[in-house]
Amino acid sequence: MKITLAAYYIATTMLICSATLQAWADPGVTNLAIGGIATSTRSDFGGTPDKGIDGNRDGNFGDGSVFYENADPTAGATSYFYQVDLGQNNYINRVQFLPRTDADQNVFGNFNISIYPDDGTGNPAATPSFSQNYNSSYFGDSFATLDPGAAAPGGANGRFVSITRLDNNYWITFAEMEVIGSATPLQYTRNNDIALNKPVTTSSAPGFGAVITAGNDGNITGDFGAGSVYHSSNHSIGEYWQVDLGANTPLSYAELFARTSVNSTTEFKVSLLDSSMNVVQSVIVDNSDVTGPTPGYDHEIDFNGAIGRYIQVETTSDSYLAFSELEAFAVPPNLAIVPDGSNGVQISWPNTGNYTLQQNSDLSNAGGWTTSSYSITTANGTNSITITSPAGNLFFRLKQ
Ligand SMILES: [Ca+2]
Ligand SMILES: [Ca+2]
Repeated sequence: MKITLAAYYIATTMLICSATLQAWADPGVTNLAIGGIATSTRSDFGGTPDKGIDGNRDGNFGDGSVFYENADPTAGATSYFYQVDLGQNNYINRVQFLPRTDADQNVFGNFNISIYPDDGTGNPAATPSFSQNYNSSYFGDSFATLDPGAAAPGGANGRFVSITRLDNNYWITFAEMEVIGSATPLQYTRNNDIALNKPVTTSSAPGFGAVITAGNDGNITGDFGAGSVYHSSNHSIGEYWQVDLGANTPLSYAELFARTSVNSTTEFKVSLLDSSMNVVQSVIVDNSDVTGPTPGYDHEIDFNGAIGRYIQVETTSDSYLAFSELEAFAVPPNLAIVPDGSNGVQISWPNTGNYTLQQNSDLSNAGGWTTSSYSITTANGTNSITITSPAGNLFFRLKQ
């Protein structure tokens, strides 16, 4: 759930000879399943497929927003599946399930999640762009994965997203299946999560079997039993977890994923601190009860380019600190333009983040961006190109 609207940049473009800076807003990452068409092997007790993608996370079956297909133990029966047609190919970062909450029923068995591109005729292609099997313990009380986004920079491309039982047909039920992504390639995935595996300090040792690396190990699964949830050993106001990004960094946003099986932290304070430990920005994140009508799980904290080195997550009441993951994403570097003193210009940018320089002679042609043809010189941590005797307009941007 978003805390503020995202306003981060995906690219920076400079108009040669005018020094006009133009930025493109991020195209937006949303739950693509809303508005899609869901189908399943069967449905029972009124738990029709559309209820799994209606945008309502309420897991109480009686509230009318839970998908349910009952057991069919007949030998040789068709494997249970649930599939969402997104209507067109999209770029997918993660698939996440919000559990049924009035009964302890999810998917107790091995299963597969696959993403299929459109085959050109409106049907799933023969070869999935993502396919992975999971055992029953992976589902826990909810399920989530970053794998599609991590395996394919820009996100896994596909139109059809499916979950299929592999071993038996006891049942499939959940409140919501969310497919998080965008119609355009993703700027931010686990590939450029700058909090991933960075050093962490905490106010007390991790407890109850949790490990200190769990909060930024790249696994967003919120089920404590899966071993990737951070949990403090003490409970207090101001119980904290803090990651060191290594240097002051302009930040776009952070994404905080909560624990999902038991809601041991109902409110977080997320702070950005600079290298001198001064608080640059701080926001309160309300994490609604996972068993209530509006369960919290994923929370976006927009930093709007604020510069900091440490991100701290802490409790605001006398409670344990528990969450599954904190991701952080840097603002792409700006392009700088200076005359070179001999009827030419030099364009430069920091040599970080594996960005590709693209160019386009006509901004009205969105498909006109190509990898820049100018040779790049790298010195002292800075990349640059030099254009002699420029004529007309030429636009540049950095793309990751
Ligand atoms: Ca629902
Ligand atoms: Ca984790």
